[in-house]
Amino acid sequence: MDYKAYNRKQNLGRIHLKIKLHWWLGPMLLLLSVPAVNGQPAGGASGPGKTVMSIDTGWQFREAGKTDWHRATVPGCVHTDLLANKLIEDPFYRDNEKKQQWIGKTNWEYRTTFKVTPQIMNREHVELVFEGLDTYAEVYLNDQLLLNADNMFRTWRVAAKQALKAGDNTLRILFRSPINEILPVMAKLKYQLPAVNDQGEKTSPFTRKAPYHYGWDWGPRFVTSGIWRPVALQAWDDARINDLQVVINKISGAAAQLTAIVEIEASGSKAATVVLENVTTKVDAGRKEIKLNKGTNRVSFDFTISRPSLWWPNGLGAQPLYTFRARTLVNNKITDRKTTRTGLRTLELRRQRDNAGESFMFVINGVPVFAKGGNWIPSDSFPTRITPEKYRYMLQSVRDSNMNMLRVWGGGIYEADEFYELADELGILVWQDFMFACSMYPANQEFLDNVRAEAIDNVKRLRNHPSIVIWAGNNEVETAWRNWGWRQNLPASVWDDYVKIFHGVLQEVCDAYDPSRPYWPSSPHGGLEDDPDSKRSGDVHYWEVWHAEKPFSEYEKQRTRFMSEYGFQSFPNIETVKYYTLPNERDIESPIMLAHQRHPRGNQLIREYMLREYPKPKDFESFLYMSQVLQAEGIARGTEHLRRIMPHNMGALYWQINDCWPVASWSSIDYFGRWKALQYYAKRFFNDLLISPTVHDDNLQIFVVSDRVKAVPAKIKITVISFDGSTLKTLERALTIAPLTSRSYFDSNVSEFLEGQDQKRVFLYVELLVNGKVVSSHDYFFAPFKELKNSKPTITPEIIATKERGKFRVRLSADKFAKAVYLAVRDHDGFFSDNYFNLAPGREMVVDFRSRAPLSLEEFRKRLQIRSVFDAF
Ligand code: BMA
Repeated sequence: MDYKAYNRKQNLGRIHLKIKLHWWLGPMLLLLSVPAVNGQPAGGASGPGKTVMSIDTGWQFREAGKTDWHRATVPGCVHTDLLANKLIEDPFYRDNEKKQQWIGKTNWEYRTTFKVTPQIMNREHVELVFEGLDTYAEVYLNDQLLLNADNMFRTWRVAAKQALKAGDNTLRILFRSPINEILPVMAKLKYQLPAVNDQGEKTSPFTRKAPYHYGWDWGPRFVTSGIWRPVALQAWDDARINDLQVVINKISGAAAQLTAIVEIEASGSKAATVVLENVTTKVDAGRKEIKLNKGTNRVSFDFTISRPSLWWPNGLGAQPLYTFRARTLVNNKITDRKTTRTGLRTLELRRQRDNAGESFMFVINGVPVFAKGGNWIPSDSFPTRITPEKYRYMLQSVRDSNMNMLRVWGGGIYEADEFYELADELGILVWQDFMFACSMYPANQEFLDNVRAEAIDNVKRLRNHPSIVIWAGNNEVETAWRNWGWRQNLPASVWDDYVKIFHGVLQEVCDAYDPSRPYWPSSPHGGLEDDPDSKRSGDVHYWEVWHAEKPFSEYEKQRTRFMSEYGFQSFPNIETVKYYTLPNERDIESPIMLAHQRHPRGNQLIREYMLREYPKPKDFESFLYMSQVLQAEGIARGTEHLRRIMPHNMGALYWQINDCWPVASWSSIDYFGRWKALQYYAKRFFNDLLISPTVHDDNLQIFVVSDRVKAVPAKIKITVISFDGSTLKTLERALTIAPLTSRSYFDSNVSEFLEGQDQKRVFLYVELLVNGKVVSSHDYFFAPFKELKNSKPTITPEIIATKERGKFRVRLSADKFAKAVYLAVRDHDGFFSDNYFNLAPGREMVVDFRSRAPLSLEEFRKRLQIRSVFDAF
């Protein structure tokens, strides 16, 4: 599908970055909160065994070659350090991004001093461990070069003793510009490797650094440098535990059979004891007397857990987790310990031949799981700003919206441990891409070795997480090669290089280090057929809605097996727009608004789709609001179809959940965590029991989709309501909702059912009731909104105080149909339990508001704004 390549090509010429050297760019707009430093005094943490001393204080940085040093935060990066020192303005404000491109073309130096005690010096091994250096880093300890790093995604461990001394030590790291590093490499090549989203010199394919740092069609270009994950000094004797892996061999109701593998690094041959504890059940899982050899040793323990508590994805059950701890002892003294946590579940990616091709479904503990969720990008351009609280808020939002899967997309980062720990706790399955996207890559031996080491580091780090259910090689590289015009313009050897990485190295690493999960070379990939975009097998990214301007109704023609991407853009809320604009820039075509809209045809497409359905919104704020309603309706339409055709299709992951800065994008939650309309709609269209009406060829069908494993007695209520507010017809039907099924429970010819009513004056309202309670409801219009003969409803709110401080309740009703009712509290942040909902006459809606800052009932009453679609024109 060349339209996408075309879009992206257009994107390339759009941004010309001027490189200026600015040290002082005026007042900083975003106040950075400096993370708490928990450095330990040198040598102070020497408990039994290994001593770990984090090196996270006293850091300074400067532009290489300059004299002045400034305070730095580690982990962190140069942009956030410049910002904290007021040396640059907030990169996200207005078009500051353009003025800050010099940073990526500059070399930076970081340094700190730390004290080392004689006791540490007496240990057998003293190592420096860097969990993340971004990216081309020369590490000097007391001016001795210890390490030359070249991959942001690897952990670097180096012996440091020979350069270390008791007393003060200086650690200095020089980061060479990742852009300048590659320019001479590229100059020697006869062709350019495509990198459609790299908004600069296209150096990104050559560097193992987060692809989105170079810009994307929703992201700014901040090619940052820095120490982005913790640094520590580790001192140990005899034996150190490198890794603790827990493998599930078999699970039955009676017992789970597991193997734990402890990987031990030893100084020499020594007798040792290895103990494995099940911390959760408080039982020792094993103890072994062994002889260690110099180098890497592996000790495994087979053990069982009787009556295991199974781990389930969100919606299907609980998420019990088991913690295990291994320790090594030499001469009866503990030399090291390591803890890990996992969940007990079975996993199968069921790919079974059928009449239509081949299925693609995840089966957990024997239950086929319809994957409901979206694509995840890094939640900040500067990943060290993603706090554990932000991760928790975002993943809790995902869970609260009835989702059960996120795809960690290949253009970002392998997320921090917290992300996967939360996914485990909240039952969010993770589709994990390796970090390659929308580019072709080199495959010389050095690059392949680097990729192999990166893959081993990350697979080993993440493989105990029950949430992860698949490894995928890359995002859209296969489809780009075949369908975006690349293969016609590049030598065939570029494809050979692709095969080496995505069918060679990554496949081999997954087979060797994690055979428990499937490896999928690319997303999308065809499976049965040699066509990455095949709808008969494998996963699909469907982009003809949006990129090819096809109507939303096209979604309903896609009979895919697993949709891992589809999406539509919207603008963020006005409060978010206020953050990056001045009042006179609040026009979607203003240069500043365009700086925060990275898709060249984004505004045009939103406008075009909107005018197909709606009249022109009356002002800027109404346009922002309507863009969200439009996005939510479009994605709802696509998603409900994907659920209705289950089990033929077993996944709906829309593009995209989150943003890395404030921007117009496909996201459903904006950079500041504000839910867009789509997030609220998602909560409804992903509900485990869904009522979904659809009309084809004048034939109305009402589907009920169930993700529950048990049959549910229920009732459907079908009402025909006139836009003047009167109820014309009501019909009720009792049914038993079949488990894990989608089925139509009502079938009728539309004209007959409406008994001659004017289809533009009435609408259908359907409700699904379980135990007398509405669990899912849906409106259905027989014409585009702009053609309907409707009139403005009066919405009556009743504001109720609650016992909880900062929590208010609003009960709403309307005399006529109110669509996408939106509540906001002017100039105040907080969270509404529901929003952008429909209000049918005679129904009531109760929503709670939780304020983020103190707010009186009086103030709440004064600031509360309520609008619906009818107010937008
Ligand atoms: C998908 C993603 C991203 C991109 C999005 C919107 O292909 O994988 O590369 O941001 O489409 O164009």
